[in-house]
Amino acid sequence: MGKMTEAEAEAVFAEIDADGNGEIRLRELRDYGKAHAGTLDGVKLADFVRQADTDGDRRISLAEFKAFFV
Ligand SMILES: [Ca+2]
Ligand SMILES: [Ca+2]
Repeated sequence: MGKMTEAEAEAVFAEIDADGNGEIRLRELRDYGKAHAGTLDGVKLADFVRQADTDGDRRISLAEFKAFFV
């Protein structure tokens, strides 16, 4: 995974956060993965949530997302 700028990370986060509540859940990631079939798979998404979710609530906040990608 390459580094993004903060603006890029915010844009991708907003795209994945389908309900706009400021947190990404695994379900939203899965839906995003389906919409981008072939680029993301379920196992990698679950791994991503485990790695990026630093406070362990199983949701990725924008701060966690940025910490992982930026
Ligand atoms: Ca959400
Ligand atoms: Ca979290």
